[in-house]
Amino acid sequence: MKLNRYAIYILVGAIFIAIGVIVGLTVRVFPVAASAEAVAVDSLFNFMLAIAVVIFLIVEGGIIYSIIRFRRRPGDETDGAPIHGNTALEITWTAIPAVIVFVLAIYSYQVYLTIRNPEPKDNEVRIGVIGQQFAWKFVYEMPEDNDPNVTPELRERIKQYMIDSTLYVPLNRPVRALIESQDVIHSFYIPEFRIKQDATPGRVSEAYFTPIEKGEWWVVCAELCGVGHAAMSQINRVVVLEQSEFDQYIAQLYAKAKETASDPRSPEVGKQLIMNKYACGACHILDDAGLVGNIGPSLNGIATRAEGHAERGEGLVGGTDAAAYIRGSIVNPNLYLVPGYAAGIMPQNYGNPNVMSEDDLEAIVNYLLTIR
Ligand code: HEC
Ligand SMILES: [Cu+2]
Repeated sequence: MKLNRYAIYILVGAIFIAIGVIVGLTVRVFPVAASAEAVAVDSLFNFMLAIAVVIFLIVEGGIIYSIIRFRRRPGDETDGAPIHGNTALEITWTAIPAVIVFVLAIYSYQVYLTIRNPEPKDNEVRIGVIGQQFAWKFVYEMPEDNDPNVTPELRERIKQYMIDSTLYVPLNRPVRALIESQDVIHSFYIPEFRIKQDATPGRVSEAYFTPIEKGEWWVVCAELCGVGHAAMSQINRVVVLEQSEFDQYIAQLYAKAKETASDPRSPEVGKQLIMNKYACGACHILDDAGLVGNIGPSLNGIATRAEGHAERGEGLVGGTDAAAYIRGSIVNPNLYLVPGYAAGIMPQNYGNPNVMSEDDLEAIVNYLLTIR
């Protein structure tokens, strides 16, 4: 039986397309799709993958077929046929990719619009995301408070403590992340949500996502931002909560912030700040606070060492006691360098009150003075 040449083309084409569709529908190269945007991104990716598989099979299949079918036979010393140009073929291989590119452009633009939709939504949650060397911190909006003792001035102070090192988001509600950096460029990336947005010093960028699955994942930094960049991707978690759990969390955070605002320099506040607001844990070990960083010296026993430095007058700022050494180490880290460590690794901007307020600094100093 001799099959018509065109029938063979159609048969082979149908097989290739079937393989492409199967690969597009079954192969999963990404982690779980935990946001509505992730589902849209994955559909687009799998659609492109299916097309790419078909093209791959046609091109590689054509090469392998030609290598075998048109190979040089023993004794064949002739030249190949002088073929040049084939208008029909050239029009086809220009037209088909043009159509593919056009379809992909429209489809991707639609996906892009769903991901980057800046329209404010009524039920959206706004959360501040701040990049710092080398951890993220998350700033939450304050709930209503009818307490008559909370003056606008006090409320302003409480607001400073609505900060956590974990990103809590409610299930099935759109989240608008307002992203900033306090030092260099970082990039806010949650692979399971398929969102990535640079955090650029001096401007606020936005990212949107709607979590659709409960769970807990890493918040990653996707921009090389210094020695602790790699560590920065395994410090902060994103946790998707039910709405009721989220409300409960915000209420708790607010209650704690209120307490902190009434005694902002206590050692306990300093411990919380080190754990939740500043990135000390990316570089320092401190057993009492569960810090495990290994870029800088261990802070265990720092109060005892600080007394020795104070006696020798090393690296003191704002006094002559152990507190002055610890304060100096934070706001002017190059004044005295711990032997074996280079200048410029410890963040140089903690002396800037916009980065670390006076209250926060004193709370941290008071806390470290308890670490003997
Ligand atoms: C990017 C890494 C990094 C971060 C983040 C960091 N440090 Fe450091 N820190 C260092 C390095 C490196 C040194 C040693 C060099 C020096 O003395 O400046 C150091 C030194 C210190 C010292 C002196 C230690 C001693 O034994 O004398 C103290 C105290 C300190 N850091 C506190 C902090 C606190 C508090 C934070 C958070 C608010 C912090 N550091 C954040 C890297 C870091
Ligand atoms: Cu970073």
